[in-house]
Amino acid sequence: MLLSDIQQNIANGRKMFALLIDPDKQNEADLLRLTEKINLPTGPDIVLVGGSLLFSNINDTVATLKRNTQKPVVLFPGNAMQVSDKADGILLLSLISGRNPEFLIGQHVLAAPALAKSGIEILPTGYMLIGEENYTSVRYISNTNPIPYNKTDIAVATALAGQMLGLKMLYLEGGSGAAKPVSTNVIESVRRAVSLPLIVGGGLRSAADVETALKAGADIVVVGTSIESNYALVDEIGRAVAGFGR
Ligand code: 1GP
Repeated sequence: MLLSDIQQNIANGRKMFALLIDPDKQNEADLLRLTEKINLPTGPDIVLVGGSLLFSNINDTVATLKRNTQKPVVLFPGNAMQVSDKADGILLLSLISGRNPEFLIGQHVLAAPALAKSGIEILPTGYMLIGEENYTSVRYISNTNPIPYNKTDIAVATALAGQMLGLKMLYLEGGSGAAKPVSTNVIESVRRAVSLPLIVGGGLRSAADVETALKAGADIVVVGTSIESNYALVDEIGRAVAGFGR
């Protein structure tokens, strides 16, 4: 099971690397080239699939990945339409940094019947958007304000509330392609306050960025945008994460 594997890895002091694939950015041939990197020993532990807004059919991307890799394929849905019973699991994201009921519970209600039938593993995840950029897709599409970049106290209180509500993981999101990733101060403070697995992503562009987030206390780092134009980065990031015990 995915969640218990993640918890076990953390208990064993292992950090994890999740590669995010936006189905709109990779055609079938690209995906096949990318799966060669995914299948390397240094490849990601988890493959996430999703986006704020999709023109492509997420099912096709998940099916191609499932045919070509044994790595777990997990949905990272922008909305209730991004459900596929071919995936191994789903980050069921509640956007707890925002105050839009649609992304706190509304989309979940719409997706629940299909998810119940699918039998895929549900990973209830508190999703926290953090940063000051006005133009990230997730900010526009979710119609929510992020937690301001330096308001560590708000991030900590939000993370605590998510843990108290029974969510199983927390995702600190800087926004896809963000100029500045989530600050080390916020990661460290949230890490000290909660015991949940901590996912950090958004604007991580290099092995050095990933190392900074892991050192601050991230358990899982997510990299998407920078790999889209440079598949060799998969290996580089994988080695950096391995350096932390993997
Ligand atoms: C975005 O956290 C993920 O939702 C990954 O961000 O695309 O900036 O790597 P990047």
